Amino acid sequence: MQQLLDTAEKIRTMEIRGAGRIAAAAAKALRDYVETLETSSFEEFVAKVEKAKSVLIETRPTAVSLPNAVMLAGSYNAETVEEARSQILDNATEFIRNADTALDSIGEIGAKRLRDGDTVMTHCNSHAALAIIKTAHNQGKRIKVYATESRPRRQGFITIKELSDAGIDTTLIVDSAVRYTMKNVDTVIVGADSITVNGALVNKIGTSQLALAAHEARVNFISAAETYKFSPSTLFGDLVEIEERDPEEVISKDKLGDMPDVKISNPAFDVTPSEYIDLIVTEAGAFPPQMAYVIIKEHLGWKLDKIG
Ligand code: RUB
Repeated sequence: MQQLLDTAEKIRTMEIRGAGRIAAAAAKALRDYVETLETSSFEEFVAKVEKAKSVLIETRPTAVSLPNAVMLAGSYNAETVEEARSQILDNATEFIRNADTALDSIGEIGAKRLRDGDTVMTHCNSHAALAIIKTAHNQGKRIKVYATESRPRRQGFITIKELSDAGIDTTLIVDSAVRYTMKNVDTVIVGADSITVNGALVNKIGTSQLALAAHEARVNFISAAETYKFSPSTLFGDLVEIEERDPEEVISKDKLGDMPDVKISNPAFDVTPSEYIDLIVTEAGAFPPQMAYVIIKEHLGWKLDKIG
């Protein structure tokens, strides 16, 4: 259990972050836990596995990739410990493999939407969005990228490192320069933490500002999202919870100094309505956001309908 608790803590503190990485780490932690779980009682096995699943799911509330990964990796239909163990090991291994190949497919499909000489804007740090940009670059297209800083955690610094390591022409901007810069951009590409049944995109705080500015400037707005980033529970009326993080990420108590009455709000994600999204690139194809229901139905099935 200690290893699983360590992974949970790394997800909570964002040492492991990004919806895709969180999903893969959770599936691996569950697989390793189940592999070494010692019990001959099926009831005890079920209780412990379900507890482990909740520990992982409760680490961060917004990215649906986390409960989807845990449910897909940890699903079993068995009556003995060994049967259930082997099903979970197979399902978790398959989830991790599929998640990896999904990124390659998203890169291939999404790169078709980028032309030689295009300028892209991206936000935060999304491996799925970067897969598209890097694939287009590797195909020989000359792509320029504006990457936002993404306050308060500055995941944009991870993005510019990845892009410059790949040899891509990269410019860092502060978040408030998004609208000013949009006139130079052909396509915005961002990732996804959750996509709801009505095609709304939940992603890093500030994403909806990129979408608004892109809409105003008639710039394409694309989200790169594996199918496991779609939220089945939104089909049953659930709302996606927006994570509110520690105010210390915005400004330390020391710096606040003699203003102890000032309140700090630190929402980590926002919601972009489907009208502002031109395309969602998944490993199963590029869809308009209005097709979210079909993706949930065909790729996630109904077995996930109990995710809260
Ligand atoms: C990361 C973020 C990313 C998505 C998609 O937020 O909003 O855009 O998770 O990333 P945080 P990926 O840093 O708070 O986890 O495409 O890598 O899954």
